Amino acid sequence: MAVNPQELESFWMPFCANRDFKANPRIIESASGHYYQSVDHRKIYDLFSGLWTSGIGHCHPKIVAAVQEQVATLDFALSFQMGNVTAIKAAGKLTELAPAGFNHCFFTNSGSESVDTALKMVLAYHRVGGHAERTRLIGRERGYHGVNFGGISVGGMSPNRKMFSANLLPGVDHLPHTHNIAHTAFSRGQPQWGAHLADELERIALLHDGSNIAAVIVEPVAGSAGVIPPPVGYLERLRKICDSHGILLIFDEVITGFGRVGDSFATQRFGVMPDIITTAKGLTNGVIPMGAVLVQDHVYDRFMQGPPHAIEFLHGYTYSGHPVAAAAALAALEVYEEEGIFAQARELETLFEEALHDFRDHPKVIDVRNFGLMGAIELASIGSPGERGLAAHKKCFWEHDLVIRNGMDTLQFSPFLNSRPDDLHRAFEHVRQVIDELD
Ligand code: PXG
Ligand code: PLP
Repeated sequence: MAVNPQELESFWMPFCANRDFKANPRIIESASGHYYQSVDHRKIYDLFSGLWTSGIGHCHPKIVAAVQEQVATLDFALSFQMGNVTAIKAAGKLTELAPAGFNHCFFTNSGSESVDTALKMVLAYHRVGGHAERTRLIGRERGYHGVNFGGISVGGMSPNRKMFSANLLPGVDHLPHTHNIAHTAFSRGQPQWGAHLADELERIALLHDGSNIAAVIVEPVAGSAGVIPPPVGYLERLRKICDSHGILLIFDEVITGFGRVGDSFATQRFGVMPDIITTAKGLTNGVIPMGAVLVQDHVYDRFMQGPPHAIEFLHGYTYSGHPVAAAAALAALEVYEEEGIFAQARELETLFEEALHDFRDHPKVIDVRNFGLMGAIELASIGSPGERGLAAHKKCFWEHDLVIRNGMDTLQFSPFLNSRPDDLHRAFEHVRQVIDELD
């Protein structure tokens, strides 16, 4: 189905160079399994699993059927002082998959909403517990926690914050990021260098007094920043310092959740337990927007006091626990289990790591990073920063029928959790040709 220029012009596209895109748009009309089909009828291999969302491929029949059935059975029901069967079942299934001790979840509609929900939770948690002074929030440089005001405040993406500088949340500090080419370039998986950077939390706690800090939020593996795996021992050290000051730890697992790092969550993969886990994306395999905030029992239990008829947490979205989204989540979580998806992802890690690190000697490549099925190839910048990366993305799409993503000049890869090895080999041959041919 062709779109006309006027329709295209109507869509103010998110995180997109609108004028550049609309001059030569890359438009998808359908998808099946591991391929998109473009409006010019090309079959395009998706090496980014949607937007880190669609780990088991597009239009999985079981999820499609569940959504179709749900929308014809119960299209909407409010979740405020009411409930619906599907959302309740999805909550049960999700907490089953979660690490031990995470027996409650709060539904949202996106990663950004999950993050802002978690930030409100930690402030309320301390207040309900008699520690209203614990208000400070700690994020990390280069962190991505979505685009709502809470998320950009604790986030560390300078361009996303720049326009809103004076209106960000007060009382926020940032840990340093852990990416350092001089020390960590071409590390396979977790770099050996950098655990000491967690000690910056100790310095911040000394400055403000740890008793004033509510929570620390980090991505266990930074995604949007261009795949920055945690240095060996780093997350353990953060957890320890949080404990010593009574600070809550939030892992933002919007990308790392649901198999992307070879386990249900990075929390299990690293064996470091946060107090709260934020999720979205893979929760429904990207089929319907939905997020969830998972909390340890001690968090939920603290809220469950006061008069029984009183609302314990004055927060929620119209669409929290939307039945159609919940049907997609329930089906996705079942497929992950039935098809052994997380184990498949783990098995693909070696092949993926080899394919990426084959680029280490390429003259245009200055770093390669990977963890689980998250990977990045950082190109040396030429011209204005980001130009080479966008050129690579376009070349992949137009000349190689391949979707990859670029964050500035870093090429990012998020292969399907159930990728076929031959497809990955072939896709990376195309990536090599593209990099070879770049200016
Ligand atoms: N937290 C993390 C860790 C994320 O990766 C969000 C929160 C926000 O989720 P929503 O659903 O509100 O977008 C994300 C989203 C990229 C890219 O290019 C990554 C995201 C979004 C857009 C682009 O890596 N992650
Ligand atoms: N704005 C107005 C005027 C509303 O009535 C509502 C919800 O009722 C919202 C915003 C919030 O919308 P949502 O619950 O979908 O986040």
